[in-house]
Amino acid sequence: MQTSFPAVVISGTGLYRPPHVITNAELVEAFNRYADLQNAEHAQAIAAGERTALTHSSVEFIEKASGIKQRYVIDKDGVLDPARMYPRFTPRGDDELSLMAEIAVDAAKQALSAAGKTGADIDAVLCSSANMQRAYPAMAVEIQQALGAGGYGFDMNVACSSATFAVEQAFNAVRSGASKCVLVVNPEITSAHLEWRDRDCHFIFGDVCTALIIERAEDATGADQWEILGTQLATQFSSNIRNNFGFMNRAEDRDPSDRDLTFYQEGRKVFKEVVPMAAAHIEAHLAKLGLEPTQMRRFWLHQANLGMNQLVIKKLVGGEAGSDIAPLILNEYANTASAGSIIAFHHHRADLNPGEAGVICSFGAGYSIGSVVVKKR
Ligand code: CO8
Repeated sequence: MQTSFPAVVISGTGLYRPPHVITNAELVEAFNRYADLQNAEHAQAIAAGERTALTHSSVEFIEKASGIKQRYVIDKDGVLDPARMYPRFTPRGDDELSLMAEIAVDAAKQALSAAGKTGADIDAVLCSSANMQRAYPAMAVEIQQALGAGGYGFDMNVACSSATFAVEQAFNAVRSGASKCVLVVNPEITSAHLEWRDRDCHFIFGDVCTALIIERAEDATGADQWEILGTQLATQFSSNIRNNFGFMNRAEDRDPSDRDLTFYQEGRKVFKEVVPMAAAHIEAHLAKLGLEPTQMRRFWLHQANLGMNQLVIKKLVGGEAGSDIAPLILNEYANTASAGSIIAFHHHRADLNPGEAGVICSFGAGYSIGSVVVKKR
């Protein structure tokens, strides 16, 4: 017996954008001051060949290699202080809303308003991002309470694919009838786990939070609804993007400033290995739905590198990745981990007509790839 599922839609999106911008020029100036200070402090060891001198970063390299021009951050002063080089956040008491929940609630309220819903309509909250502020209680449960939502909440982390993987969980929960209206939030405070003191990666990330409302089409009342035609997820283990920070560091007598306890990667290997995987993944997903890449009006791709997205589009449709086919937001936001493809969807969908379809796709650490095919209603 064939079971037919009810139509499920994304009925609202929201975006929290932090108050501070760091341009490439400001970033490079701070990094170069840090490098000079370090080299002066360790001049003897460098002269004795016991230590490698730090080399300057450059705006030209960053823009050519990545396409990133600036990033938003929650705290700018700490990041640009050459004696610190990471953000400064004021600790909050257990009775105060935590920072990660605060930005999630901001994005969630926008998404709820777009969908014509209130917190009370939500019966599941999935907080899904590349890192969590704490181990427990789950961020999602705090967000659920702050919004006055019912049901349940849980956290999940699939690095850069956290958002698309959460969309699949929400899609399945709604179409099975287990949940009526799911909030997916992706608070990405990347500035706190990026290594700003490493010129190979100091330019890559920015802070942001995205939110999505997912519900049955028959319950949706918002003006802008996107039917989810299908989702497809894939993972394949790789250590090429990694962060070894974790609860066992203390038991291992680790120095908290060890290099492998923040983000590190083999960027060039990632570029080469992930591009063909992402293109093949999208093609296979569309084929499963009886669709061709050329029938897609838009690709809201993961925002890590301009060149990566151009190659993915070339493999899929054989042409140039102009802003109409694959809009770029990383020039303004940098890589925002799992939120990137959702920011692209948030900003660049209003011009599509009913019946037109597109693919939201993330790719990154894990490796992980998630695609969501959507059609405007
Ligand atoms: N300024 C000047 N020169 C530099 C700099 C710099 N800032 N950085 C590196 N160089 C030098 C290198 O030392 C190297 O010099 P040499 O040739 O003498 O050895 C030269 O420039 C070329 O370096 P690369 O080969 O590294 O340069 P690439 O052209 O490969 O560009 C990129 C580097 C931009 C990192 C590129 O490889 C890239 O974008 N790769 C894809 C990476 C990617 O997509 N990663 C996904 C990460 S996101 C994710 O999965 C989520 C993780 C969780 C979130 C974490 C939040 C903190």
